[in-house]
Amino acid sequence: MTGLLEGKNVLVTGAANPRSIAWAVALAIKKHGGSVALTYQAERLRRRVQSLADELGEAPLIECDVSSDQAVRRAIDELAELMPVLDGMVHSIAWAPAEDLQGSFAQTSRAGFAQANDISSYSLIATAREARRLMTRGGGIVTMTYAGSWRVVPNYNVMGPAKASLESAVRYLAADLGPDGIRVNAVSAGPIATVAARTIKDFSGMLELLESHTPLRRNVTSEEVADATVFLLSDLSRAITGEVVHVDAGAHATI
Ligand code: NAD
Ligand code: 0WE
Repeated sequence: MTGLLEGKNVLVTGAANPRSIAWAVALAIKKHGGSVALTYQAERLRRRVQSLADELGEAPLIECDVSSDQAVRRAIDELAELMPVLDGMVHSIAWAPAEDLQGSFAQTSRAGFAQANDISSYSLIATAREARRLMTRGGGIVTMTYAGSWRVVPNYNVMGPAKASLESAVRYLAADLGPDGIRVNAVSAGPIATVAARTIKDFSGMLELLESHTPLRRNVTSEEVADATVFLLSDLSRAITGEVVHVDAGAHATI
């Protein structure tokens, strides 16, 4: 494979299982010559993510619950012992209470809104702040977003404003970290049947509709999202920052 990421160290957050977008990203980084460290949310996921880390070959594996500033700081301190310099960070984390992902949007709870924004948007700021300490030769930060940020998608509900907030944070972080040679971008992926997504009502109906209506007449895969992420982490995208790249078979332009 190409050595697009040869010599680069990348921290990948959000791998929970082999279907996670973050896992496809980790594999793609390795394929292009990069070294990966993984973080996982909580002890209950450790064994599963350990076997993913083993598959990568001795990838550093660190617990990091992004709802705590202290936990994020400690995770990066721990990473610094194993990977003193970081060239990239991938943020692939989102969460909202299940009851706020259905029904009337006006019924969104104050607590659900706060949690969705905390875990799905503020966590990019917290992880970027800490990762920056190790990104001493510049680098790339990439987060995962969805078009429900700017258009109404039935049931995406509270996650819509959370993703809008995330995409705005991408631009503010790009402006703030740019002078240090750190670029910040997002990949806006089309729907993919990951474990989190499959629990959503009529997710398969949505995939079927897209199959006949996107410009490319198909859905996208995690591998395709991962390839775009590799591009955004690599020097090929060295003049791109504050951008949201749609990897959605063209859906954003037509549907
Ligand atoms: P996933 O469930 O595999 O990944 C979500 C991850 O978030 C999990 O690893 C989970 O452990 C982590 N997480 C949740 N709360 C956390 C916390 N407090 N601390 C640390 N980690 C926490 O699902 P996925 O589909 O791979 O989602 C990854 C990203 O891709 C999300 O940002 C999602 O919004 C985005 N995305 C997904 C799709 C899709 O259709 N699957 C489309 C566009 C964007
Ligand atoms: O960002 C997402 C989903 C993230 C997500 C998923 C869950 C399921 C389990 C956040 N929080 C939770 N909370 C849970 O309890 N996507 C882009 C995938 C997704 O979710 C949808 C979609 C798409 C696409 C929900 C409704 C409609 C479309």
